[in-house]
Amino acid sequence: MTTIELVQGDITRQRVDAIVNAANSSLLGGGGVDGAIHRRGGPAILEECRKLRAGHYGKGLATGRAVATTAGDLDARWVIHTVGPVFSASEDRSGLLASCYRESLRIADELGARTVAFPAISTGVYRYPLEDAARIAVDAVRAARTDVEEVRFVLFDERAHAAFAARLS
Ligand code: AR6
Repeated sequence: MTTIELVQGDITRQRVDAIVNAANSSLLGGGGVDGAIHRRGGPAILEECRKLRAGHYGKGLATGRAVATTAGDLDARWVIHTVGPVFSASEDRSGLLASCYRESLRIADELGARTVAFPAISTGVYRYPLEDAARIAVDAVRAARTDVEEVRFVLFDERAHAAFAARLS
């Protein structure tokens, strides 16, 4: 059984086995939660991301997929980078967003992570509507078959927290 916790706050302050990053396919950093994770985690994370790009991920990480690196100076063992879909009003990309959660949990299982913190993937720069994103995230985690014992959604602001709380209850 996986317990789902909701926290309002900064994901870079969480103490968990793995912190999930809402990255982009370049894996080379960006703004939002990605920028915050690299800032607080220090250069070791970017260094490992560069190695991934030089190796298996020469074309970058595809939308809906996930890959792990060290967590650098963060209070975690790993950062799991995943690429959410950019919201589109004309195309249903919910499957790709669900895949981010599923794939991140699959990588967490491979690593042996038991506690995993997720941000609200795609709800910032990628403009996914919060209510839709919360439903997709909560349902994907509930449906996942995983050995992860705790999934902690870390929501940056009150609106995101309320959207996830509404879906959970
Ligand atoms: N802790 C928790 N949540 C946060 C934090 C934080 N420190 N900072 C922001 N959020 P976004 P995306 C929330 O834009 O939409 C980057 O440039 C934020 O309020 O970080 O998936 C990447 O490199 C929002 O609810 O990610 C990509 O290019 C959520 O995290 C692109 O943005 C996601 O917002 C990815 O866009």
